[in-house]
Amino acid sequence: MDYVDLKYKPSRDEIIAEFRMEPEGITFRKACNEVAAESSIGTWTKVSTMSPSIAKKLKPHVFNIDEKEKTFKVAYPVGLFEHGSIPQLMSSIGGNIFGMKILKSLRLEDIQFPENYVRGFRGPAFGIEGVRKRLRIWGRPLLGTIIKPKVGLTPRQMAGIAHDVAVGGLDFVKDDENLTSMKYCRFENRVPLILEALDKAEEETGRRIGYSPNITGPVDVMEERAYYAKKHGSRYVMVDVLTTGWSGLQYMRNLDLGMIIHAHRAGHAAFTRNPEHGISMLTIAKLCRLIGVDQIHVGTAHVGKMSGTADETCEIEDEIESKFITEKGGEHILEQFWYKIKPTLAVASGGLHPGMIPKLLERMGSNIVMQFGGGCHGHPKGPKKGAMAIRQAMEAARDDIPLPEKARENKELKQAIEKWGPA
Ligand code: CAP
Ligand code: MG
Repeated sequence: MDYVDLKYKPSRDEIIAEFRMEPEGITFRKACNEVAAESSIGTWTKVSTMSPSIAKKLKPHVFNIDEKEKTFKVAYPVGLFEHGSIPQLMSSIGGNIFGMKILKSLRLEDIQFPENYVRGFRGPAFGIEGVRKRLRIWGRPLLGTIIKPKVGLTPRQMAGIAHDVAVGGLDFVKDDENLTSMKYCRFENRVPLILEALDKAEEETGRRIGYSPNITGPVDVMEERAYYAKKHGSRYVMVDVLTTGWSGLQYMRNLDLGMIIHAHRAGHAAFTRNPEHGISMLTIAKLCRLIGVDQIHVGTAHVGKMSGTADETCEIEDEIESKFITEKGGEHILEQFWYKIKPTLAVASGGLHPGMIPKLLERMGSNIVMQFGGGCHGHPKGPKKGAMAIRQAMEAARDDIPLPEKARENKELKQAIEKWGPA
């Protein structure tokens, strides 16, 4: 069956996917055809059980091929997909096709969702406005830290550090991606202690301070941990969305917890990093916004320690914070209306220190969360001074004061710049 029809005009209610591809031993066009088949109703050979009515209803169309760019677009009838299920969507458009022998490489660059598909999802419960309202922070980035070392501290030690960095000036404290509940730091022990410590810091500072406990684990355990954290007054939960998986994330969102969901993307680079093969972080971030995370790690626009170009980070930030995205051919970004889906707040994290704040703001703007792990806890005078240096750097950038000038009257910032330098 031929799935390629370059005259085909997709209808408004089809899901459109853009792929980048390198065929293996067959023509580009043939390979496009096979990808469309294997990701929908076809297989490697003709089957007598196929009928014209099935094909009419469910056959996708390859309607755009750009061999020079090595890309092509497929329009999929929405009847191929289960309403409200990301696992099923990714078993189709993100499934078998990556392993086909007839391809040297395949990358899913973007997926465009039509309104009738978008309506199957809740999107963020709070969104950017809701998160800012919960923390009472407007007009500037949210300043956060990941308590370090990643794991190994006792609950009491973590609570003490959380209190200090909060009083030092941070708005938000989170668990690291690999801290869940180990014998030296049980979830049920650290959560109440850290929340109590932050309550105390809120009284002392008059500011709201969020704690995002990492609930990642088997779904039943995640549910228990979320309600436990909620019972103790947590405004947030943190989920490692890729190790938890689409089903786990949807389950947690559909509980309608009334808590902000912080999405950590640990593991994404196993398949987002290779520009020739895998799935783009743009696609992952769009799926997370659709399901309904309130904030998600998107990179640091090449300022910090992780891979990810400045353009890529900013395109992802744009995609998750906007209502409407126009198609950008060069970057292989499809048009997307987000309808009633609230915007998701971009989180910049990974290798950041106070000296990087001006460049980070310049590249990503101030509608973000900035997170500093080593860049806070590695301060020569300890985490509290690290928090103060971060705050001083953010205020300097906001007031357009060069950091060296700000550092003259702020020794914590001076010490941070002496240790790590400016960006
Ligand atoms: C940052 C971090 C975050 C990374 C994740 C870490 O710590 O806690 O998990 O930011 O990367 O463990 O590396 P540092 P990304 O501030 O000490 O680097 O945000 O790119 O997903
Ligand atoms: Mg981490």
